[in-house]
Amino acid sequence: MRKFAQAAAVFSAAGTLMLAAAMPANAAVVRVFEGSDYASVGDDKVWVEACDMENDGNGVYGKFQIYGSATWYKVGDSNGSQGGCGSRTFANRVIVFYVCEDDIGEDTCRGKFVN
Ligand SMILES: [Ca+2]
Ligand SMILES: [Ca+2]
Repeated sequence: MRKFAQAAAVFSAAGTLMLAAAMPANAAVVRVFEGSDYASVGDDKVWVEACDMENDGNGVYGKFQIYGSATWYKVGDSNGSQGGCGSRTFANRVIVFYVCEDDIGEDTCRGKFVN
C-alpha cells in the first residue's frame, strides 16, 4: 500500500510538471532557444525580438516568415551579448520563425510555428 502511495505521488508530481510545461508563466509569448540565445514572437504575433544571451562572439538573429509572404525577414541583435535585444513590429502576423546563431559554417537555427 505504501509503495502504491509513493508511486501515485511520483506520478502526480510528473503530471504537475507536464502541466506546468504546457502552460508557461507567460503563455502569450512564443519563444525558441538555441542554447541561451532566443527569438520571441509576442502575443500580438507581430512584435518580435532576437536576443544574444551568450558571450561567445557569434551573432544572433531571428528570421521570420509573415502571413501572406514568402520572404524571410531577419532581425538581429545589433549589440551582440550586451544587454537588450533586437526587435521589430511587422504589419502582419508571423507564422513561423527561427532563432539563428551566426557560427562557423552554416548558421545553426531552431524554429517554431506560431499558432
Ligand atoms: Ca551564441
Ligand atoms: Ca544584445
